[in-house]
Amino acid sequence: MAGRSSLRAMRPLVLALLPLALSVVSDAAAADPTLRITTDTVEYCAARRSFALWRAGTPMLTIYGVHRSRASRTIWLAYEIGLPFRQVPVIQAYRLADPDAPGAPLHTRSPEFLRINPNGHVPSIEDDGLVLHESLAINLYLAKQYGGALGPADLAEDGRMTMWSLWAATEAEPHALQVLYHRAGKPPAERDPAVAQAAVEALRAPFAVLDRALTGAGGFLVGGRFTVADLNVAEVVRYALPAPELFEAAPSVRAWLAACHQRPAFRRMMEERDREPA
Ligand SMILES: N[C@@H](CCC(=O)N[C@@H](CS)C(=O)NCC(=O)O)C(=O)O
Repeated sequence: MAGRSSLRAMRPLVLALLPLALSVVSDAAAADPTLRITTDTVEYCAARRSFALWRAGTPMLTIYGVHRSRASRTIWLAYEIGLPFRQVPVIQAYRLADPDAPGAPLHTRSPEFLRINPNGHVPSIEDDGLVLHESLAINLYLAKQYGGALGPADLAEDGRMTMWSLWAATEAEPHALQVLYHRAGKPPAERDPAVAQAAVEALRAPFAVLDRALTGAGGFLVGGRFTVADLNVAEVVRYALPAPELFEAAPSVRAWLAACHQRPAFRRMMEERDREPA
């Protein structure tokens, strides 16, 4: 991983020189039939095509999932990176009155989607042949592959970004979802204030941990800059917004989340999300 940061620093130069290098190789392959049959040449030609498609803005990345789902996390990250993508708006089956009705939109139990993700959940991605599930893992992969400074500079940062993402999924998300469902998401008659209150109490300690981490690290979770770790944790903490008392007790969390939500990439994702039918 030590070599990764120096490779990352060379990326602009490599990107500038790559088209030239690849065209030299494939021109040589065209001129010399013996070269054309080597694996190396085939790989170089494939790389050249991928690079040309990428430069032309043709998305190699597909994101499965509507904005009103955890796909929001991946869409936000793609906008942060400036990564083009094709979205397949797979909707949660439970949101449809009759998912089996003829003409029902593509949903998480559709056989076509289950062939992509047998778990029947969104988001999933397909990136140049690689299929991945699990929103936070998807984001860590995209940040490392395409995200520059949004991803880790070394193995220690990689460890911290993974740690915070798993922290979000295990320490915070189950309770934050209960806050969301029982204070805002469910129809009023189905909300249980006791469940919401228990979840708020369960979140007090993780919020205090997050608050201390942000205070001690200058307002970001890893490396003194906005990274995929902030994005992944912020998307989970957002579910707890219907409990303002948690944010009042954690001023650094409140300021950090507000700053995350001011980012143009987040606002773009949210504006699109708000245009989607609820
Ligand atoms: N741990 C998974 C959870 C995925 C998940 O539960 N997604 C929900 C939408 S936010 C879903 O697809 N639900 C569909 C269903 O339960 O039918 C992740 O973070 O990607």
